Amino acid sequence: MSQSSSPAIEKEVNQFMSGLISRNPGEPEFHQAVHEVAGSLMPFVLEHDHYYKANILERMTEPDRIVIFRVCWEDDQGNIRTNRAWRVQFNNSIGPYKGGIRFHSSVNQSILKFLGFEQTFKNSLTGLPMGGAKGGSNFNPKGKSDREVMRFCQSLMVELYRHIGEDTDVPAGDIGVGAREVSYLFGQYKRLANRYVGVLTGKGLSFGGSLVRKEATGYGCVYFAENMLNHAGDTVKDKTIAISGSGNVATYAAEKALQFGGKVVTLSDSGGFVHDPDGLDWEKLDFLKDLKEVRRGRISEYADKYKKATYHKGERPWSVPVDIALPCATQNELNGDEAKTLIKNGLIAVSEGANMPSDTDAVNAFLAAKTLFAPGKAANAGGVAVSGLEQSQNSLRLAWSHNEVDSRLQAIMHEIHGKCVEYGTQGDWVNYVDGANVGGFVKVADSMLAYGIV
Ligand code: NDP
Ligand code: 2IT
Repeated sequence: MSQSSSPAIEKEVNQFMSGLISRNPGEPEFHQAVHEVAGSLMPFVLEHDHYYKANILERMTEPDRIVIFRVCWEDDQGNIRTNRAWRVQFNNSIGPYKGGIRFHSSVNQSILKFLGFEQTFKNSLTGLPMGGAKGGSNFNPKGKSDREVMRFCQSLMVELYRHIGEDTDVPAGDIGVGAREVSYLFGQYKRLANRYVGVLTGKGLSFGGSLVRKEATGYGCVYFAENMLNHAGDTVKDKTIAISGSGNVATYAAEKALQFGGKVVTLSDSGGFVHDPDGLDWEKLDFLKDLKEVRRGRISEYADKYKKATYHKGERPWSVPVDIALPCATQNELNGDEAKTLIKNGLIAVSEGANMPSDTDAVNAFLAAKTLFAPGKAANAGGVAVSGLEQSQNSLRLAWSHNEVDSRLQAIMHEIHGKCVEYGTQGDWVNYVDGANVGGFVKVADSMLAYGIV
């Protein structure tokens, strides 16, 4: 909810939310994401009456379409397995649908709708012509062999290929979908469509991938933190940092934090977290990359190898006193009590590498304490931004250098920060939640209005 909210605005938000909840029953993550956005947008929409009269919030919270399909595949023992997959094509007002694919046992329609909704705002914030989408499956890749993952990806693409295309919908990775899965998916699309086009991003470098895409979300998250701190007269250098997760986003957030002179003291996975009071160094980072990217191991092995680090089974890292928190694992992984503990321990800034990692109570606690709090749709937009740059390179049939892509990424994160400041400054403080929501909204809403009643 916006910090500038009044009882009249709250009433409008509550009315809008009760309609949304009755139209979308049993979808708590979707309700949560929309509620946050509605809280920011309602004052803006009421002030700019043409949006209100056009019923724009109701229209923007209804996905363009959702494709749901069965994915059958055969495991290594010859058993026939069935999973469900979705593609939520949320909004293509400002460009072809764009957004990742998630493989995780928890995936359901509520989670994919919240992600597709957030993606629409995030993609708008990047300034690139990309609409919002998300897809995924309740397939659990943990413990599966490469061949099983390949068969699953190929089977999924047999249906998905007819719904995507370089000018229609361009998926990418997310939780459980990395270089290996994108490669299988792209290879199968190419066979089915007999077309070699940039229909997925996050591809291998030898077949149309972009330099810096792998690193982009984590790097961008730290660039955003640096922008916020600079704006407040501070810097990431010498700050103590808690990171959650140990996947793609967490690993490259850690790398950039190290490059910026920060001290990363935690990492985690769904089993627990490691606390390393000495902080990560380059050798430990190499170990982490090998552990997670090559061996697909567990973060507890970090504490087996580095004896000063401790492993906390079944716990999350937010009890460790730090200056900066970078939640980079999953939604609702940081609650209100954990936010209050972080604040009590001297927290200065939060930059969300994951999508909606802070729950509603946590966001409210950060805003009430005037913490520098960057919501995921701004802070983790670097990943999809470099996906957009990968699409550009594919269309141009060119490959840009590491420096070219990285400097564009830095510029985009700087511009997103600028938009948040433009729309979110409240007195001597920036409400980055309001800034990102309004900043992402305007372009999409104006396009929808320009198209008429759509
Ligand atoms: P990965 O699959 O590479 O890593 C996910 C990490 O989060 C793993 O350490 C995983 O642990 C942990 N995790 C996943 N689910 C849970 C859970 N329910 N509880 C605790 N830990 C969990 O995914 P990414 O790094 O790509 O994605 C991380 C987050 O960043 C997601 O929210 C994603 O939507 C977001 N994001 C990703 C982008 C990208 O480019 N990849 C772009 C923008 C946002 P475990 O191995 O034990 O499951
Ligand atoms: O949540 C996200 O922004 C992503 N998973 C990346 C999407 C993309 O198309 O690169």
